[in-house]
Amino acid sequence: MTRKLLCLTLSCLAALLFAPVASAAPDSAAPVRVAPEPSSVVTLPGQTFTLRPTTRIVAPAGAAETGQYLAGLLRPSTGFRLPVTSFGLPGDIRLDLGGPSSLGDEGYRLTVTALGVEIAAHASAGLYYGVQTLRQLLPAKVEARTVQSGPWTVRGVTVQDTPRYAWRGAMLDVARHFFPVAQVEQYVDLISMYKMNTLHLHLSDNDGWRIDINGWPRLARYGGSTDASRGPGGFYTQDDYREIVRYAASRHVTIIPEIDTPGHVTAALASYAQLNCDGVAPPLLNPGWSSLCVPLEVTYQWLDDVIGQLAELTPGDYIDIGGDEALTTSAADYRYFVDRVQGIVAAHGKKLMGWHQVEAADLTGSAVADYWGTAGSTDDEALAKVAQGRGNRLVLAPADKTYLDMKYDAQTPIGQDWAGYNGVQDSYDWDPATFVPGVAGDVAGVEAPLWTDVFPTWDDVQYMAFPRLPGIAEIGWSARSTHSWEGYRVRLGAQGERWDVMGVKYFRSPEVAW
Ligand code: TNX
Repeated sequence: MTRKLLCLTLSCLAALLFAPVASAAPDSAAPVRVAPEPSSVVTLPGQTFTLRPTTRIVAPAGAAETGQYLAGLLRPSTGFRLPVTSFGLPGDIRLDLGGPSSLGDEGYRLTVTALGVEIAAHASAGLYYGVQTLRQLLPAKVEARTVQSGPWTVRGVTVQDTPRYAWRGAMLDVARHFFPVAQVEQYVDLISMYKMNTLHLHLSDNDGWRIDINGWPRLARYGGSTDASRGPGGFYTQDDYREIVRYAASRHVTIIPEIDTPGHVTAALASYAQLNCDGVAPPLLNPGWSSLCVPLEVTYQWLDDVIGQLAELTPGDYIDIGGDEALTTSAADYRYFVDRVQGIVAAHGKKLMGWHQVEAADLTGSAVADYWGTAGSTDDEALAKVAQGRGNRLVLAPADKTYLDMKYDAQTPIGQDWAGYNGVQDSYDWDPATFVPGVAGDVAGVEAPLWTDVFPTWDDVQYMAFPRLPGIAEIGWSARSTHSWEGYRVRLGAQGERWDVMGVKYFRSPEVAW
């Protein structure tokens, strides 16, 4: 009797696990369409895995957070319980931190067979990226936040994947127009879906100051009270900022705060008269270029408070001091200023990052330069060479490739064109190793900046970032040997139905094979 029962139970289990799913099984001959392209993908013809109501997510202690994250992705659309447990059976999704050290912190191996799914990594960032790849192998409707009908079938595959560059970033300008915490967190989700790991926040500019600084309350309350459209502005409290940092860390994204200096500072100068050489505060939204008052000692006392508080709030290694377009600061003042601020950053235990113009000052070897020059710009390239000579690493954000505020083409209703049009292919078809000749070994990675001078809404941000941002993410992640526009435009096309389900307001560019 007992044996019969057991047998019944086992056969029931076997039926649950291995029953063929007739409809909607992925076509095992079709190419796997994942972005960024993994280092290696081998399909296992004839094998599929199907998520079931009984599937568990097996995650040992160190992997439990990633397990919960995966469960949170899959539960709403599947309606399955997907408990996160420390033991499991065939048919489960297994997260394993015992992967070889050759995978590094961010690499992973994903194996999908009829018997289950395994993601192996050496560190939790790798597990997280393995989850992102698994996510893209599931039907697009898995992105829905309401229960959908399955089947939730994944084709058999083994993926082995490690990144080309360790620095894969986005930048969001929350100074020209302010975006609340929830939207920044949505951006974190979207960039990390494409395996980007850094979000640089442009927290201050002429048009707005967006972070509350203790002891200097007017910076945020007055300096943050409007924006480039003369709208209501806004700012992050320090608790808001902590929440962004916490959320980003849960997605393996490091926040880099930027306070742009010594130019792009009208909002600060307007908030405190004492920061001005003549002691008179300019109006907010004063047109034209601005500069901090380099000879005034209070400039550095104030920056010590600002940088000190940001350093305290920011677990990442870098504080970005801007340094671009200081067009009303003399060259001598500029060098003096950056040298002093470099000391302040170091005194608070951080390393300096800045737009590549900071290389005009006397930087130490730990600084990182954000290169925003355009192709063949000899002045900019000369500064990149200075960076190289000092051992400063370069993050490549060339304006004519990565600037997401440039129009796609002449028809794009919003955006700028000073660096030309950045089509989807333009933003993908370049190589960070050769963009500035002769600096390949000093390139840390890439960044996709999204400036918001000329558009105010969150829909605008999404429209300009998608579908270009995944191309820059891929340039940062995928081996050069995988580079192919023809292949990429098809893999990118597969993201469209996912964005439709997620409600991402992307531009349906005719360049992409949707
Ligand atoms: C140049 S890029 C700037 C920004 C503008 C952007 C607009 C850089 C370091 N400075 O202040 O927002 O162009 O495209």
